Amino acid sequence: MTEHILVIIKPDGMLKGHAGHVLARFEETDLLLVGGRVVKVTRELAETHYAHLKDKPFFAELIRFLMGELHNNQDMVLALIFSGEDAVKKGRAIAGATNPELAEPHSIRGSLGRVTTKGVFENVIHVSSDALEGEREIKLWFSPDEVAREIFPSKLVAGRKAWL
Ligand code: IDP
Ligand code: MG
Repeated sequence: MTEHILVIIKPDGMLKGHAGHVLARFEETDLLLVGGRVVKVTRELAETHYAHLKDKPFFAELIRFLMGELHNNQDMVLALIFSGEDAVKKGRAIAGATNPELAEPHSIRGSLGRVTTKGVFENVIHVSSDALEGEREIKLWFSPDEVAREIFPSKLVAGRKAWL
């Protein structure tokens, strides 16, 4: 089934210059890049993105991590949308397990991520966990005009496209 996923090069990946490598790994697949933008991560965006984790003990540090507060205030991330057959499975395989110490060594998280002494998973990229999450996340990070393919329906509101 065709799926759409959000991939984010997180602040550690941006600061260390891994965006090009991540893009190259995705280009080796048959997934289609249909959107990309550099986004300044506000607290509101970070907290909405990770809303389902708000009760976790690591939530506060996770939000600081995504806002770049652990990486020289690198608050700009690269957000990408990839579409294609089994995009979730393919994207998650490239990313590797959530914990970089447990991730397959050749995956992005396994090769480039680390766990800090404070227990923060600096895991370089975000990849949507399933198709529904992919849709929610893409609609949070992108407006319809910023996506080069009509992947989800939209409507005109006051002359501008909005997600349905
Ligand atoms: P995922 O990114 O592999 O989908 P999620 O469970 O959705 O993993 O968690 C979102 C993010 O929260 C992870 O990428 C990681 O940055 C952070 N995280 C998840 N579990 C832990 C943990 O046990 N300790 C520290 N950070 C965690
Ligand atoms: Mg997840």
